[in-house]
Amino acid sequence: MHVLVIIPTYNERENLPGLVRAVLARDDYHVMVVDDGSPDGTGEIADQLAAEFPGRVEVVHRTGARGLGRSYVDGLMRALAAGRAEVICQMDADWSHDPQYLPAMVAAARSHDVVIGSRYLNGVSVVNWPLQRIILSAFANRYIRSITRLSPRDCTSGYRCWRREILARLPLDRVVSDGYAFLVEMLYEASQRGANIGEVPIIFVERRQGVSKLSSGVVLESVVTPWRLVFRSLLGAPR
Ligand SMILES: Nc1nc2c(ncn2[C@@H]2O[C@H](COP(=O)(O)OP(=O)(O)O)[C@@H](O)[C@H]2O)c(=O)[nH]1
Ligand SMILES: [Mg+2]
Repeated sequence: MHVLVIIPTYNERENLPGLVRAVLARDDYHVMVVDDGSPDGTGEIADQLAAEFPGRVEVVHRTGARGLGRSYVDGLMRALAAGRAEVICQMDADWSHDPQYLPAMVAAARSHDVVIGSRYLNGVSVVNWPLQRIILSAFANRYIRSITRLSPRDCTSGYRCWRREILARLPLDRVVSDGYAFLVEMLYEASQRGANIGEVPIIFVERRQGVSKLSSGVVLESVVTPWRLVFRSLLGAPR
């Protein structure tokens, strides 16, 4: 089965080479790096990897406004247009999403439209987060689930595997949010279209190299987005 793993990057030079090699350890897995013009040269490192693994590593160099949501929209639309991948995964570049979980997630995508690598299936499986960040994330998930009625335990995990058919039905060009809110919006749109959502437990380990790009603006957007999604769906059927 052709599996494509999309990895958005912004200043991940220490993390990317090892991670890409780990993903490519499986023969049918492919990688698309979506780099946002990282000042640290991550884009060039990705190009070197593409040269080293021809046909298996593709690099998208974005210019203009940077953003995690925008990068995913670009990457996903390209992956759909190319038409080869049956399962399209998304994961962070910083090793928080260990590639060892990919086979279980891809296997679960045989019977689910989307599979989430979930931190909150068995209690809280997060390593090296300060207590306040655990509380913030756990609270955010409760908040999102109660407003949107989404069922997954972890609606803000960026580690996911999608069947291409469901992705192709999402209004990717219309998604407006970035950061965590983008992840919630995608899930919400999928569930509005009747997607069968699965979860596989993962242990999320906070990055050891590089820095997080989490900002207070991103957190604020996550507060507003669930309400926006619910009101939008009340105003009109999903297209
Ligand atoms: N292309 C792109 N990638 C980004 C951007 N911001 C963050 N990322 C990537 O998104 C992933 C998660 O970001 P990270 O800073 O680790 O967020 P955190 O895990 O929530 O602290 C990493 O692979 C980052 O390199 C961005 O603006 N553009
Ligand atoms: Mg991270």
